[in-house]
Amino acid sequence: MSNDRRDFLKKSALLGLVGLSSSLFGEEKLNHLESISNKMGGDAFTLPKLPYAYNAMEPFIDAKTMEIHHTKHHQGYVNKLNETPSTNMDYMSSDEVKCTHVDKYTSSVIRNNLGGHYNHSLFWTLLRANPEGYKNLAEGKIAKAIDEEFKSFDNFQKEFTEKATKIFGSGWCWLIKTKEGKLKIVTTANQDNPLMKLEGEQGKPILALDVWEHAYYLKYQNKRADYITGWWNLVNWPKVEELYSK
Ligand code: MN3
Repeated sequence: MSNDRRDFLKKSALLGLVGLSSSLFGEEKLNHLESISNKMGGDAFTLPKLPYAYNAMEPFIDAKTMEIHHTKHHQGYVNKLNETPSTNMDYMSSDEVKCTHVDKYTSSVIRNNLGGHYNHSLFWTLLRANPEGYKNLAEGKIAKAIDEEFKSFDNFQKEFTEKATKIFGSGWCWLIKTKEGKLKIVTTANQDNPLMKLEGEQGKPILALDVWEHAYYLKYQNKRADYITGWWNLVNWPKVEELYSK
């Protein structure tokens, strides 16, 4: 059977299942239904393709690390999520919204792997190539907001670097936009993130740094601070601006 034909049958079966005519649905609703129907086929979550080659972040993050990080670590979170159907998960919602429903009562397998999937999906989009190592500064509205909140870009960078360096064990460092629209630097352990209803400040992540050893060990070994120094060259500031402005 062709893929188109199979998709058509899957979608038709699902529409039949909920007893509604497809004419009642807009394209968005159909896409949601499709993601549920995929869930029935075991692939509700998929590994996003990277918008660049594995060697694009050289020399600051090496190709081998990028490849293993994406195809083994991130893929692992995706696989685990697909193997673990949850009656408490709203499969219709975006991954961002799914994360906001995680709290201390959520099963650790969902908490860790949904976080792992969301965090990495975001992390990849927040990198851009800079092989020459040109000075990489924030621009536009986000640059202004950083200056207002942290007095200067240098102060912001210093504080973020310090917090990321000091995370004990595995975790993430974030720049978030709070409900009140303020910028804050926060850290989380493991694959938790600031969208989740857990201890610590909540907000929308607009910059994400993975400080798990798997993110840097091949090139930097135990020197996390050097990895962070390298990573600053790669921050995709236009993407940060987009997330901040949304
Ligand atoms: Mn990672």
